[in-house]
Amino acid sequence: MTAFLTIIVLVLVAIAIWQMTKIFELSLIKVDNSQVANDTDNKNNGYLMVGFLIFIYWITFYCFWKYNKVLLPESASEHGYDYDQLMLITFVILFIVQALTQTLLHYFSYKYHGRAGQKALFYADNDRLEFIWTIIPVITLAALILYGLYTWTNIMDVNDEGDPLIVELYGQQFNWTARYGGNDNVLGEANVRLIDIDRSNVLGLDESDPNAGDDVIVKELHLPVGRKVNFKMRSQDVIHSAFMPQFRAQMNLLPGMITEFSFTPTITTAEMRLKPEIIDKVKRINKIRAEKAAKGEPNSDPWEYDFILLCNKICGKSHYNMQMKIIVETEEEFNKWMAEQKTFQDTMASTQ
Ligand SMILES: [Cu+2]
Repeated sequence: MTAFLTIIVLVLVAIAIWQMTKIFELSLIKVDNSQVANDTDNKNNGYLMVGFLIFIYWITFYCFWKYNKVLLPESASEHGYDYDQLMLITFVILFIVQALTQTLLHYFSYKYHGRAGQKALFYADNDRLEFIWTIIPVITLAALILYGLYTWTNIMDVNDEGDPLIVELYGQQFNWTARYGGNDNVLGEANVRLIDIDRSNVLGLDESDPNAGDDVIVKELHLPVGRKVNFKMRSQDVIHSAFMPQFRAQMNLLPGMITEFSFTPTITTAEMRLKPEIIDKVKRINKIRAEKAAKGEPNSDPWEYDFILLCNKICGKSHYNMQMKIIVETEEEFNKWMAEQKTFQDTMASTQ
C-alpha cells in the first residue's frame, strides 16, 4: 500500500512539473500555438463533461444498489423512526437539488462549448433571478432546520413520565457495565472514590445509601420491549460514547458528570432475527465465516444477530473492542432474567 501511494505521489509530481513547463512554453512569445484549444478540443471537452455526469450518477446508483444491504436495518426504537424520516427527507431534497444543478452545469458546458470567433454575452445582473434563487433555498433550509430542531428536542427530552426503567451505563477503559435500580427502580448513589476492587465494589456504590443494596450490576444489557428506558451514564476515566446504532442512540460519557438518553425499544431480539433483511445479513456473514473455518482461521464460529452497545469515542488502544450485548425481550422474560440476578447486597455479603 505504501509503495502504491509513493508511486501515485511521484506520478502526480511528474504531471505537475510537465504542466508547469507547458505554461512556461506558452508564456514565450512567437512559438507555435498548437497548445491553444481549437474547436475540436472544446467539443471533446464538452463530451467529456457529459460523460463525467453520466459516470457520477451511474456510480451513485450502483452504490445504492450494491451496498444498500450494509446499511443499518429498520430502527428498533420509537424515536428512531422520526430520526430516519428526518434523514431520508434531507437526503431526498439534497439529491434532487444536486442532480438538477449538476445536470444543468454539465449540459451547459457541453452545449455552450467554445467556438472560434464566438464571444461570451456580457450579462450584468437580473434582480428577479437573484431573488428567486435566494428565497427558495432560504425557505427550504428554514423548513429543514425547524423540522430538525423539532425532532431533536423531542428525542432529547429525557423525563420521568410513563414509569421508565432506570439503567446506568458505566464506561471504563475498555468495557461496559450496566446497573439497574432493583425493586425500587432507584439507583443508589455512586462515586469513583468509593470503588473498592477487593470487595467487588467495581462501580463505587455508596454502601450507606439504602437505595444501593438492591441495585443489580450486569455485563449484558437486558431491556423489556415497549417500556421507556432512561439511561444515566457515567465514565470512570476518559470520554467514552455509548452508541446503540440499531436504536439510533448515542450519548457521550464524561468523567465527573452524569449524561442522559432515553428511548423505548420496539422490536425484541427474537423478532429482529426473523426479519428478512437480518436473515439475509446473517447468511452472508456466516458464509464468509464458513470459508474462514475451512481454512482454520480464527473468529470463524457461526454468528447470531444481536443488538449492540459500542463505544464511539476513540478512548484508547482497545477502544475498538469496547462493546456490550443488548437483549430486548418481552416483559415476562425480562422479569425472569432480573429475578435470577444477584443484587449488590448479595455480592458484597459473599465477599465479606
Ligand atoms: Cu470507550
